[in-house]
Amino acid sequence: MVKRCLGCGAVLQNTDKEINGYVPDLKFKICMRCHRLKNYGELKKEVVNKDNDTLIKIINENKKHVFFLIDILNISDEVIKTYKKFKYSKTLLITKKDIIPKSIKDNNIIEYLRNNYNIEEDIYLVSAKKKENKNIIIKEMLNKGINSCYIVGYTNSGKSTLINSLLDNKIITESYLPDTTLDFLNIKIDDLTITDTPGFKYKKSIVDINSKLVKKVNCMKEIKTITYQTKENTSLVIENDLVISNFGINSITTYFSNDIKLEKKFNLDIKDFSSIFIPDNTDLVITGLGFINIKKACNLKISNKYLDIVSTRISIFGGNNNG
Ligand SMILES: Nc1nc2c(ncn2[C@@H]2O[C@H](COP(=O)(O)OP(=O)(O)OP(=O)(O)O)[C@@H](O)[C@H]2O)c(=O)[nH]1
Ligand SMILES: [Mg+2]
Repeated sequence: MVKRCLGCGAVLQNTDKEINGYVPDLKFKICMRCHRLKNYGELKKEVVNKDNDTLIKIINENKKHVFFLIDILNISDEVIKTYKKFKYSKTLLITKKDIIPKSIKDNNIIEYLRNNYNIEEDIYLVSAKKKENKNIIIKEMLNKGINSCYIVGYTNSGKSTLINSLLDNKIITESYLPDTTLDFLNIKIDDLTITDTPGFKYKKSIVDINSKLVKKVNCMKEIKTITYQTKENTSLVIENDLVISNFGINSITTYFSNDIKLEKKFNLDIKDFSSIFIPDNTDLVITGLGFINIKKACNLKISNKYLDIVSTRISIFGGNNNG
C-alpha cells in the first residue's frame, strides 16, 4: 500500500531526494521537505503534478461536497470561473477575514458575490487565524448529513491552515510558499473525512514575476489601507517596479499586505506601458497581491510586464474603507 506524507500528501519514497515525498527511511510519516519546513522554516519549492483541470475532473467525478476557499484579497473572474466548474454540491468560503478592515461587514461581501457573480450556494467568511467560523466545515457537513468532502481553492487560500485549526496536532504543512500541499490528503475527524487538496495555479501571479515577494504578499495582520489623492501626473510605484499611472484627479485606496512597499511619485517618465480603461468605482485586482479601489473613471497606464496579472471588477467594498 502506498504511504503518503501526513504533511503534504506526497507519496513517500526513499529513492530520489529531488522528487516529492523523499524520506531516508520509509518508516517516517513526514517527508523531508515537510520536516525541514516545520522544524527549520526551510522552504523548498516543489511541483504539483496535477494541473487545475485534472484536479477539477477527479473531484467532480468523486461527487463529494466541495468547500471552495477564496482568499479575500484574490477574488477575481479567474478564480470565480474555476469555482463555477464544480458541478456537485458546494459551499464558498472567503478566507482570511481577519485581514480586512472591521468596518466591512460580512453581509455586504456576501451580497456583492451573489449579485456580481451569480452565486447561489451558501457563502461564509472565515478566519483560521482568529478562529472565526473555523468550525463551519464540520457544521455544514453535519447539517447536510455528509461524511466526506473536499477542501479546494487556489494556492495559499488557506485550505491546510483551516483544516489544521480543527485538529489538535496541526499535522498538515502550511506555508506562504505556493504549492505547499502536493497531493490529496485525507484527514479523519471522528466519523468525517475531510480531504485537503493541492492548490489551483493562477495563470500568472505577482510571484511569477518577482519571486522575492513570496513572503511579503502574505498578509498576516489587518490591512492598513492607504488612500491617495492623485493628480494628472501621479504614479503609484509598487515594490520599485510595478508602475500604475494616469489616475487623473482621483482618490485611490490600496488593499495589500502591510509589508508591500508603495510610493507615490510625480512626473515619472514611464516606458513600455499599456492603457486600460477603468470605469467609476472599480477595483484593479493584481493577482496574488491584492487590489486598488479607484473612485473615478480614468485611462490607466500600467507597465506591460505586469499587464497579464491585472484585472478589474466592480468595487467590492463599495468605497467603504477606513483609510
Ligand atoms: N491572515 C491570515 N492568514 C492565513 C489564514 N489562513 C492561512 N493563512 C496564511 O496563508 C498562507 C497559506 O496557507 P496554507 O494553509 O498553506 O494555504 P493552502 O491553501 O493550503 O496552500 P497550498 O497548499 O499551496 O494550496 C500561510 O502563510 C498561512 O499562515 C487566515 O485565516 N488569516
Ligand atoms: Mg495546503
